[in-house]
Amino acid sequence: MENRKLFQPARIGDIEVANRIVMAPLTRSRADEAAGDIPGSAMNVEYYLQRSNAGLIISEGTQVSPVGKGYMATPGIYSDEQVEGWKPITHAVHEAGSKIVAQIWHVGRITHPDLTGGAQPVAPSAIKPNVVAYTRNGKMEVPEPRALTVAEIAEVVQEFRRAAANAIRAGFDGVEIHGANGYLVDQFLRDGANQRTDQYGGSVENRARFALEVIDAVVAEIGAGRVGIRLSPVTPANDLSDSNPQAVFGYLVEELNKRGIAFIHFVEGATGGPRDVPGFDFAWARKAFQGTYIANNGYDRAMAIDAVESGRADAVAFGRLYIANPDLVHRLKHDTVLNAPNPKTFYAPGPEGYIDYPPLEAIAA
Ligand code: 8OZ
Repeated sequence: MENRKLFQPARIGDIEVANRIVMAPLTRSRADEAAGDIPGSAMNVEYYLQRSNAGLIISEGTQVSPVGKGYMATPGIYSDEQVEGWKPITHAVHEAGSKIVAQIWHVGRITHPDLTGGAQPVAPSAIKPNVVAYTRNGKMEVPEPRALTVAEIAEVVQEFRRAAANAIRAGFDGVEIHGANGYLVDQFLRDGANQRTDQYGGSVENRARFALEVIDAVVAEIGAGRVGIRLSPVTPANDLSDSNPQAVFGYLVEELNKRGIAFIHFVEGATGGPRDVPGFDFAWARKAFQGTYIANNGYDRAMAIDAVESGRADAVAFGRLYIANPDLVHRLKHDTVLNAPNPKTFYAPGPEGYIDYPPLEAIAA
């Protein structure tokens, strides 16, 4: 089994990886919120260290600004204290022979003032999604967002640029821009949230403008070989839709290809749900984009081996399986039993369901 391509080394842009198994970005809500959304507790370091068998780890989403935060206790990457917090994590991952990129994230309209320090959520247009946010005060309907001005859009682009610079300072190998799952970048791309009549709305070129400005700023800061983006062209997550995903995401993929970025990480289908959602041709994207194609969404061992062996993907990202199986690469190589993830502790504070999933040796012993 170890001769299968999934387990062989590869290059993702400028990043050399030991295998083609990727740990997907996973919100775990265990940063130090009181101290300023700071990662890097002993428990946070242990969590990433345990999973440092992946060729590449994509960090949990890390917000580029306070108003870009949408969930409790998610870490940021805009303050010096947050950069310091990330350092022991990236160091531990590298010592173990793995690589890690920071998923840089702005949630746009998917938040509530209780999570943003009181600020009204921002978005391309003042359109309220049908979404609830979980705050210290319980479950809250997210309010109508405020439409960003053109000057403010330029500031958000600079926040992404600074987040990328901070990621490199913190020891990350690169960044993944979170362009998926109905958050800010995706809100600009899809016409369910973008009804602007200026240069950021309307045509596919205009709706892709913000994503490409973010890409260009981040590439200028850290180099194309260390930049990737996550896209989910057909997911209904976070109440977002588009009238013609192939048109806008087709244009975006071609533009990303021209820029020579390291990877596109595709959520194929509905995030965490059915894979067979119409509207976008992932096989076309695989051919149109010459960088690394990372596939995600509901992959098991056989699907992942087949996807990489057949060339439909270069690498495969696993989310829930990595929550429950810290030694996932070993288990996939040897086709062993897998621990089942417990959704009750996905976002719970504390070590339970975070760093206590046993590796195989512990079960055998
Ligand atoms: C689940 C819970 C909280 C956040 C995403 C960042 O959907 C997320 C997320 C997922 O991309």
